[in-house]
Amino acid sequence: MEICVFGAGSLGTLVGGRLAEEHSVTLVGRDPHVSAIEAGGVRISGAIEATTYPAAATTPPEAADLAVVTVKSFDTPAAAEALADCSLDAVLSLQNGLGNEETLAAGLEAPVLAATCTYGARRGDPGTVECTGIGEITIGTPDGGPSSLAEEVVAAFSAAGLVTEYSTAMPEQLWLKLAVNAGINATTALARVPNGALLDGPADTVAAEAARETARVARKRGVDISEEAAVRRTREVAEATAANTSSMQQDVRAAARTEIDAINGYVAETAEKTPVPVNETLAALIRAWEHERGLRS
Ligand code: KPL
Repeated sequence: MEICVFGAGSLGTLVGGRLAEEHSVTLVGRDPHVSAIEAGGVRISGAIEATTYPAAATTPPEAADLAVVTVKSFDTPAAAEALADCSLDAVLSLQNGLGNEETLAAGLEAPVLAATCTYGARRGDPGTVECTGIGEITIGTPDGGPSSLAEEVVAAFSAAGLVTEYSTAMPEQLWLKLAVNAGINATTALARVPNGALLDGPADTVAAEAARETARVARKRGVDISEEAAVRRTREVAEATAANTSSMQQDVRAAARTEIDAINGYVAETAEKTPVPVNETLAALIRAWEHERGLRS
């Protein structure tokens, strides 16, 4: 399969590097990362040890069977614009937060698939990425309808050694993932603790309540996930990624803009009459930090 991985951050580099074992991949990112990959391939360390040789570029190719979008959620409109001239059969959003699929579908003609991912990744020197935990990728249509295209993409990911499954329950999967990110990301970024510190530490109630609020909003929006399931999934992920630094904490440490708008901000903004004070507080604190550093207006 010809695959364009749009976004060479930590997850994009890991997934693109892995897919290149089996497919013809172009990893689209920025220099100096792109030049380092052109010169020496993608070097993956940690839970996966491999060096693979995708093509690397700063702009997308003219055509691909599949575009895997891995940019931060606030860059999704720019990704849709950059991919608009690329002839594609399918687009897969492999991103944190909710709302990315709608943004891509509004700007692109190809069908857009949704995914959740629990692989852990951390970018190192240009051309390198560390896999901090083997997780699982779940792929399906955003509305949960059956799709042979999604099954083909699952088969392509699996053939490259990525643990991947097909789901016809993506709305539930996406909201459960949102609950996990709402519980873990801002809390660990503000407290500067690894994910595992949320299991029984002083902030475990904050994480659990943010996840519960997310489940209540999901149900109001017709997606049936229970508060218990949201807290259970949050604890399972915190345990499985106990030593990891969440992506939001990585952003804060790198003084970079975070995905707060698509996570706690999304919960707060779509809550309507459901009270979500914990999500609102977490969103306000991270936004205040971004504002102070000139990362948002
Ligand atoms: O998705 C993640 C993230 O850091 O963004 C979790 C699951 C919390 C793992 O760190």
